[in-house]
Amino acid sequence: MEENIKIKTILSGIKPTGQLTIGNYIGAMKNFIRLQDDYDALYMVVDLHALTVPQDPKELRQKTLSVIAQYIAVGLDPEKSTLFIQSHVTGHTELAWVLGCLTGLGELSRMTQFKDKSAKPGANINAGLYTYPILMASDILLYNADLVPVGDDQKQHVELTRDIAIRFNHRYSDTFTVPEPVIPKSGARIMDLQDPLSKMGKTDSGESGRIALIDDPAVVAKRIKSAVTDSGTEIIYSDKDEKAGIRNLLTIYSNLSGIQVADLEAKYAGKGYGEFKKDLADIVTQSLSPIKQKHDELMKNKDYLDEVLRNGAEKAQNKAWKMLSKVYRKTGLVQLKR
Ligand code: ATP
Ligand code: LTN
Repeated sequence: MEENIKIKTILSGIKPTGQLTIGNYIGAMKNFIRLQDDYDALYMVVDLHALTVPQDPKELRQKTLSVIAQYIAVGLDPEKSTLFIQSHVTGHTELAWVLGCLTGLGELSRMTQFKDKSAKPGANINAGLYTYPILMASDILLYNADLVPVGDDQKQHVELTRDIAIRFNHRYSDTFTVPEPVIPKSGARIMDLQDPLSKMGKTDSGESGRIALIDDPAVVAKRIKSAVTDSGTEIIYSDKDEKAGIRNLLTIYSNLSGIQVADLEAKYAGKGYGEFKKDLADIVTQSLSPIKQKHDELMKNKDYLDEVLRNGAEKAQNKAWKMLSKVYRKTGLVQLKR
């Protein structure tokens, strides 16, 4: 008898809070692309999550479409992966309510992302910023995702998602798949070019600390040239804090060129930071130019993007409704007879 093999589901999301950086690309999107062939892949733009910090409505619309265009430009194929916008699917916020009733305040207070973001001077500490990990758990569990490719900073949120899934399954009955994070061995935390002890972020890094996927080549070269290194001369990968700058640049170089760090150390032995940075700028611009070009073309073709989004929302919605109604039934909410 033919065995019924269930294709596993992979799912992730990115906030449309600004232009995507090489941190998002190396830490998360490269795995999105690598895994789309072998899994039922769902990749969304989590626009509801973006509302946890104040957004200009016009800019938010533009940035959300631009992230979808960047998904396609880096190599996500809408024929293989379901690409959609979170707010187009009913179910994410509804499931979040149910899961929120199973989540402790203590658990949310322990989330380092919340602690970091709320400790920033002038931070807008709203309830959404605090309950954000519940919405993320809902994004994942709504589709029974097996794998969640993310950068290092999201590991804690995926762990909370696992705890919530296990708790629900235990309290009611087996319902949710308990997801696993997929975190790259190298490049899970690309650092700010000006402050290499802090993560490069779309919103948290200043302009000179980050490189966007759609930056102009001249801007990329300038950012790399002015990246912080140290007063030494050695191009070596070391865990010491004073080597954080060069360690970060070696990680970026290795991830974008496919050359192992040890081989880069050998290649640049006895050479200066200037030559290394010049080569790195070439590697980064070569990797990003086709992405920017494709993104710019797609942004002129809004009809195509609309079609991708309509198909994506429809596919995701079918799955979401099934799961939501199952959860409502299991929790004892009365179902309407149809
Ligand atoms: P913001 O600065 O607005 O909080 P962000 O740049 O941290 O945004 P997210 O939308 O929160 O980006 O993250 C999308 C994905 O990219 C997540 O999986 C996250 O872990 C990953 N990621 C973000 N920044 C980095 C980084 N510097 N290095 C590696 N992965 C990253
Ligand atoms: N919290 C994530 C974005 C995110 C996400 C998700 C990632 C929201 N929902 C579901 C993976 C799966 C972040 O990067 N800040």
